Amino acid sequence: MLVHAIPTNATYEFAADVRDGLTRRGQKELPSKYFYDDVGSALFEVISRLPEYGLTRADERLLRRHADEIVDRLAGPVAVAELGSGSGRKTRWLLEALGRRQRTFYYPVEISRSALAMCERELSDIDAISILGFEREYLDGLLEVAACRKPGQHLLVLFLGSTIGNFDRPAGVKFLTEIRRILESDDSLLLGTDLDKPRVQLLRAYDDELGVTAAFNLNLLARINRELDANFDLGQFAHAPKINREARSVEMHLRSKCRQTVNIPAAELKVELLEGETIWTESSHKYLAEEIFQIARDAGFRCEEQWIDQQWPFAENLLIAE
Ligand code: AVI
Repeated sequence: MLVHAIPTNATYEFAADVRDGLTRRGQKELPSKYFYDDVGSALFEVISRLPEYGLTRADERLLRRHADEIVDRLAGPVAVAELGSGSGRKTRWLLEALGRRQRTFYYPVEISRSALAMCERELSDIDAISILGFEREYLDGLLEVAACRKPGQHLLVLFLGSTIGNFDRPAGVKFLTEIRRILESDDSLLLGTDLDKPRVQLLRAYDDELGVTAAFNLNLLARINRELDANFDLGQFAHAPKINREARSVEMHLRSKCRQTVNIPAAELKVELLEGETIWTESSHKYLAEEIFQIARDAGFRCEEQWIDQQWPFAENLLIAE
């Protein structure tokens, strides 16, 4: 696979974001997009196979069952851009269905080089599909994909796995609106959204028995140690997920087990943490199936069709750019 490599001073941006999040007045925060270095991407792959975390399997089941129906609803010919492809495993069904109809370009957009490599290993055997990866932030990558569009060709954007849930609700609508601005009328967006569930089930999904999600969360501090020369003592932090009923989300935090000072030289920062104080690392918003229709409208799309998994409530939503 050809890959357009990342062009930015990524370490500098990482240091600036860490500094910004850890010097906030009140709740300290770190952006969840930094979970996905090579170690974090591999840990997420494991999470997606855990019995407690049904989200990825539900997404995959829906795509496997409905791939032909989804493809039938698309104005053709199409090129496919996937924002955050991960390993690419769940995309296979759609690409196979598209490949039966036409030769198709597939453009995975990922900030993780190792995830792009996994994606190519997973999908390169599918007939009639050409893969060109972009190691980019989502919207930068999508802009470049849109610039490769051939006359008369439509774009199908995939934003699967409920990654939208890692934005807060207004930021999610803003992100979809930005996608819409890059698209043309009748282009489409297949959006995966995890639906709300009982509290116990949600807590188990984000605090599995093996401790993989805890390792995924702690790896963010380990990454700051590796890349910004920091001295976080991982043994002095505990994985602390909690349910935010008002926001309808699961929050992941890292709780400091003692009063401590951490040095982060590359961010020119010394952070003081109190015993029990937390660093908020991620929110995973959960949706009601009916609210997706309004979210789509607010962002300039119409929700043409929705498929729901009964085993693990999850919705695949086909949005058409108006
Ligand atoms: C990628 N994203 C949708 C996952 C989620 O469920 O929010 C990331 C994750 N965090 C903890 N477990 C999985």
